[in-house]
Formats: sequence, structure tokens, C-alpha cells
Amino acid sequence: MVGMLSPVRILVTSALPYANGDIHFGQLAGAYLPADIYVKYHRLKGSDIVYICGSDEHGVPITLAAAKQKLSPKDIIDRYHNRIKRSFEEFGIEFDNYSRTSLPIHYRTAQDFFSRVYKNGFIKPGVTRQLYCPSCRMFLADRYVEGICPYCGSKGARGDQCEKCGRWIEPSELIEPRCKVCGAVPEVRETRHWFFALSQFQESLRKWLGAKQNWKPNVKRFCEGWFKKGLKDRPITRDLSWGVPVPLEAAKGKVMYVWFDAPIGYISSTKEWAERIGEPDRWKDYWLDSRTKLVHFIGKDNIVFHAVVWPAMLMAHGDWVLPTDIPANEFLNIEGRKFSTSHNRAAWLPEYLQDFPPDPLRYALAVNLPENRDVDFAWRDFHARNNNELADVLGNFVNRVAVFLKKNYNGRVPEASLDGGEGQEVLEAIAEAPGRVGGMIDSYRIKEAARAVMTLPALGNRYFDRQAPWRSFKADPSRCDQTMAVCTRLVSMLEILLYPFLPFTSRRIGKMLGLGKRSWDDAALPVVPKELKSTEILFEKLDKSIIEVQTARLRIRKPGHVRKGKAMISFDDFKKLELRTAKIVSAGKVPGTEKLVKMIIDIGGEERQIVAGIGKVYESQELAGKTIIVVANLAPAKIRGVESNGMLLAAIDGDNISLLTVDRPVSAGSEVS
Ligand code: B3M
Ligand code: ZN
Repeated sequence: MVGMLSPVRILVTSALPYANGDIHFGQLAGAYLPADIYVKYHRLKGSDIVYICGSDEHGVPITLAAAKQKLSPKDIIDRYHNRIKRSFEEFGIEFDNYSRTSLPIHYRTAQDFFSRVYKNGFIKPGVTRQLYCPSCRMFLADRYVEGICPYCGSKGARGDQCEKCGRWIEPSELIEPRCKVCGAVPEVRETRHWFFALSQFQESLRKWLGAKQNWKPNVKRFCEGWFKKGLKDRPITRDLSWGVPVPLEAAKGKVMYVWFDAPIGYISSTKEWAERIGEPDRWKDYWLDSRTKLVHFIGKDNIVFHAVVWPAMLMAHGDWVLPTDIPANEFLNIEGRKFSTSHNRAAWLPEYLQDFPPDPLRYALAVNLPENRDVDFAWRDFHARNNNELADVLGNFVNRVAVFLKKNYNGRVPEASLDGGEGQEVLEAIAEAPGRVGGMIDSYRIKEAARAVMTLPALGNRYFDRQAPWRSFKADPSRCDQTMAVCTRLVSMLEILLYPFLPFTSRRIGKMLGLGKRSWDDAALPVVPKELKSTEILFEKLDKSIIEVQTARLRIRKPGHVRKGKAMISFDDFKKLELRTAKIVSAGKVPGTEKLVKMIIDIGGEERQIVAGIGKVYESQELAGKTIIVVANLAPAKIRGVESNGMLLAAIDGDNISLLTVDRPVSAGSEVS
């Protein structure tokens, strides 16, 4: 809040994205863009702030993706870690460190953490009943199993969490569970696991959370719900071969549950940062000093782990600071429906960046963040924000000021008193904007802050229009001078206030002004350059066609997406089929049917009769003479009493049927393989 004493240091984290796919807009709006805006603001304020993130590279989300793409988990995380890192950079998200949980530094940190909590008596072995898939011959941890949520009854709940109600689920609690790999009904088997004594922290957590007066109501409400049900001890080890090995002799072969090791990644990433900057102990300043403000930016699906489980882990360990704020966001929907990476209904950052510059999306998301409720992202809205707000208001204001100065003042900024006169309203807005906007950002009202900043160029345009410098230039030169000085003053402030939201645009304005490095508080100072270094168009207008093109993309499958198909067959299975080309000699409808066509075909000197259901799409006359592909060794069958000695191949797309034919002439009866 404005006027409040600032903390000694701030440590900001964004949820570690699973390295099993690209980043989509929903994640950006939830955990990355708001954090980046917050951090950029604080850097300009001169705060001691470190922004930490990294890829979450363990757990079933990774091994499932690997199995689907027929790659090793290591291949998957290498591919996506690098893609994710690059696209964050291109989008202007500036972490102080972007780590990954497969690094040795993380293994050490996570294992030390585990050992300490174990030594403190908060991790204990116990026998659990777990789901076991007899056909896959493995325990079905976490997302290897799906079923009906025992809490809210929604279908497709995963074995670790229900997407609908957000609850943390034990696989054995699922109703009608199914193995995610083979679809089989799993059986319940007993196995030994190590449990984290979450139940012992209920009271301390409740007290700690109760004191968080200014936390978002969504986060508090969610935790209250958990306390009401009573916290249960949870198994935090898994029978998987991918993960951080549990550092206990008795638990050989088991790995940590991904949600146990992942948040520890915040610590190991801070350690990695400290090493990288050559001050290996610096991480302690943040994690071991109670004056640190620890802020976790997350999406609402991660609330339980950050606001309940993780603080309990930190309490159980004993040394570290606890989270100060957890500004969790609600969900971003896309074109009226939920983002779903598994159904490939998402808009992806790398694809966006191929088509557009980063700032328009940063802006469209920032002014519409799901801070207090789910919101919708629509390409129509993106298009309008770019054209009507960025180009027509912000871009237009900066451009008309620059062009006017260039044309009439040779690029020099006239000296004029900035006090009083008709620029008063603008000058007052300039004076109070940095404090007001800063206060909003500092209290995580990022959306409000973005909107507040954008009222300034609108104000500038109104002022410019009212003053009509194109008239006063001749008629009243000193008035024109003042108008242009006030407008330049506003542009000079915009460079700074826009920076957290539109860093690329801010830098371009900075190049025009050439004022060098300035702080957030400098924005309120009456600094204008003597002359403009350059003028440029800040935003390109987008053609309306992008709305349709981008919306259509939502329906296109991504590479790596796996079709729901039939069971795998061997090459030997395939070889059993005898596929041959055949020439249709004659064709005619089967009497009394609409669909069935009877054909005489020639498969290389042998004539046969086949029947196919293509009569709604093909006229009998157009069939004769075509060369088609048939399964020649299919056992004869009777269709509506008519004998069929083979089956033709056709592509079926709903009602649209297309016969498979050959690409160049071949003789009838040629082998197809
Ligand atoms: N990887 C979940 C997610 O991507 C998880 C966050 C970890 S934060 C420590 O939604
Ligand atoms: Zn549920």
C-alpha cells in the first residue's frame, strides 16, 4: 500500500510450469504476467527484489507426456524446458533465475529438506491402499488414474486433483477409477509409503492464515474449506522411476511426490541464482530472514499446495520464511470455454509470438486479468484492444506529439512553463499517477493499474484536441509551446509507467526521448528532453481477419497430440491384410436401399462382386471406370442378402465419404502396401 513501510526485501515466485508442453495464455494470465508486472514495478522503485521460477520436471504429468509421445521423460523435459524458457524471454517475462527441478542442486536441496522434516518427526511410514493396474503391472499414482471426484461428483477427476473443485484427491478415493494408460479397472493393493503429518499443522496453519487480513478472499475461503474438513496426513512418496529419490534406506526405489519436491524448487532456484551471480550465500538473505516478503503468484488450481501444504512443509522444516502473500488468480477461459491442454483447447504463447509482437497480448491480458473471477479471452477483444486502444489512443498520442514536434519545431521540445494554464488537469494527473498506480500494483490490483495507466494517453489526446496546436502554432505561439511541453511531459512519464505492462513499447518511447535510466519516482518529476531522437509508429493495426484465423486455430491439433485410436498392432498383423487395386467394371444400387451400391470389380483378371454403403455420396454412373483400393482377403459376407467378396477403402468424415483411389494409372490387381 502507498505510504506503508516497504519490506527489506521481496522474493517473488511464479508457479513452476510442468515441462510437458508449451505455455498457454491461461498460465500467463494466472501466474506469470501479473508477477512480471509486479516485479518490473518494484525494480523501477529500486526495491531489493528477486524473481524466481523454473520448470517443474517431475511427476506423472511428465511421464504421461513421455509415454504418449514415445519419448523418455528426459527428452520431454529438455525439449519443453528450453521452449518454455525461450518463449518467456521473448514475451518479456524477466526472471532473475529460471531453473529446472532436474538439476543436482535441486535434488540436494529437496533431499536435505526431506531428511530434515523426517528427522523432525513429521514424515512417517504407513501402509496405504493404492490402485494397481493389473494389465500395466504398476501402481497408478496421481494422473495415471481418472474417475469421478468423491467431493463434487464431476467426471474425469484425476488421481491427484479434481480440476472442477480443486480438491487434492487420493487415487483410492476416486469413484469408478480407470487406468489412464490402458483403460482397465484397477484393483486395490496395499503398499508402504511415507506420509507427511499435515494433520499436525492444522492449528498453526489456521492461526497463521487467520492473521492474513489482506489476503484475497478466494484464497482464504478455499483454505477455510480445507480446515473444516480437517487436514489429513498424506503420502508423499511414489512408486515411480522418475523423480527425486527418497533419501531413506528403507524407501529405496521410491521417489518423492512431485508436489513435495516442486515448491522446494523455489529454494533451489534461488540458490542457483546466488551461485550464478557469484554470491553463493545470497539466497539465505531471502529465505532465512523473517523480514523477507515472500510472494507466490499462482493460479487457483494451486492454492491448496501453496497456502496449506507448502507452509506446513516450511513449518515442519523450521528454518525458512513463510509466504507473505499468495495472490492467486482465477481462470482465464478462451472464447467462452475452459482452457484444456488435454483437449488442445488453448492459445499457445510460441504460436502467438510467431504472429504478433509481445506487447499487445501483455496489454490485452493485463486489462482483463482473472483477479477476482474467471474471465474470457476472445480474439475479437484482442483485436479491438490492439486497434482501438493501443494504436488509436496510446500510439496515436505519442505519434501525433512526435510528428508535430518534428514538423513544426524541428524535433526540439519547446521550453515553456509547466505551471498553471490549461495543462493543469494533465499536470495534476501526472503528479498523482505514479503513486496511485504504484499502490494498485503493490496491492496486486494489476488490472486496475493497467487500466489507470491507459487513461493517461486518452487524457493527452483530449488535451491535444482541445488545445489544437495546429491552430495556435501561428495564432498564439507561446500557448502552442506550452501545449507541446505538457504533452511531451506526459510522454516522458508514460515511458516509465508503461514499462511494467508494455516493456517493449516503453523502450521504444525511451529511444525517442533519450532520457536514459530513470526510476518509478522520477516519473513524477518534470523531466522532458531537449529534443526527440526519433519518431516511430508504436503499434500496427491488425486486420480483422486475424480474429477468424486465430479462433480457427483453437480447433487444430497440436504436434504431440495423440489421437484417440485403436490398440497398437504389429507389422505381422498388418501383413495379414491383402490390399489390392481394383477397377470398377459396373455399379448399381441394391434395390430397396438408399445407401448400398453393388459393384462388379476387376482385381487383375478376376471379377468379383462387392457391396459398399456409398450410395448417398456417389452416383452409380460415376463409379464405373474408377480404380479403387480393396481388402481382397476379407471373408465373404452378406449385406442385406447380397453377397460381398471384399471391402473397398474410403475416408469417412461424417457424412462426407471419399473413395481411396490411385495417384497415377496402375493395372488392376496391383498390390497395395
Ligand atoms: N507444476 C502445477 C502447474 O503447472 C505445478 C506448479 C508447481 S509450483 C511449485 O499447474
Ligand atoms: Zn471434485
